[in-house]
Amino acid sequence: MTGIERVITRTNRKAGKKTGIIVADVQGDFTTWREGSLAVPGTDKGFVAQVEQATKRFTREGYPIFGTQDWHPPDHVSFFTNHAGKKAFEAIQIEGRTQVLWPPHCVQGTEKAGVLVDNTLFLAIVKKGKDPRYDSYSGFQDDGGNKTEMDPILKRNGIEKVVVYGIATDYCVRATALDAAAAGYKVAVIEELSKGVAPDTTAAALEEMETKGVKIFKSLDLEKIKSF
Ligand code: VGL
Ligand code: ZN
Repeated sequence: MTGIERVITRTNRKAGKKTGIIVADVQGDFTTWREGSLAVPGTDKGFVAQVEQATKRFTREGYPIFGTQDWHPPDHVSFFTNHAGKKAFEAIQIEGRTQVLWPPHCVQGTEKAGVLVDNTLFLAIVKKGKDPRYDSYSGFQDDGGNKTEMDPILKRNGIEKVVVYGIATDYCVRATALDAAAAGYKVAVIEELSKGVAPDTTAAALEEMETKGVKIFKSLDLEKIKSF
């Protein structure tokens, strides 16, 4: 190894101490690869491989990896099957909140609820949406305002900046990035490593995140991630 490479390695490790990676909801049910019940367009085997390769690269560079995992009970409020006469993808009002009704997905203990990225890469995987009464796109809290362990886990690890990518850009990635920003973290999202449920909501989510101070990087660029 040349002297220059050593210096770069050390710099990356140092940056890695304060920047954490959050891989959002890369689970069977959200992928076309595994014929998931809520398969998001563009989530074929190649996409998941790309996400895993990127995550391994971050690991090699010394960045700690965290994950989120949608983890619903069978009677979850977000499943259209739990609302008589309702169809999938309809939106309803519940206690003043808009709730999109989804096909049953990521049911606790089922194979397709599993995280598809090599689980040994993660320092922690935070489960969300466990309460049947509340949906939880964000890795930080559910729609009832109940917090997950994400913030304390990041704090315990000295994390001040987070890089978020995964599924879905317009739901979990958006909500997790915005909550991280609201909690005082510097936040970047990697667009190419994220896929959205629908083009219009995905474009709107990217715009909203940028407006609220989240950096949007097209692709994985270690130099940009070191210095944002
Ligand atoms: C999600 C739809 C339903 C997400 C979760 O976390 O992106 N999307 N449940
Ligand atoms: Zn869900």
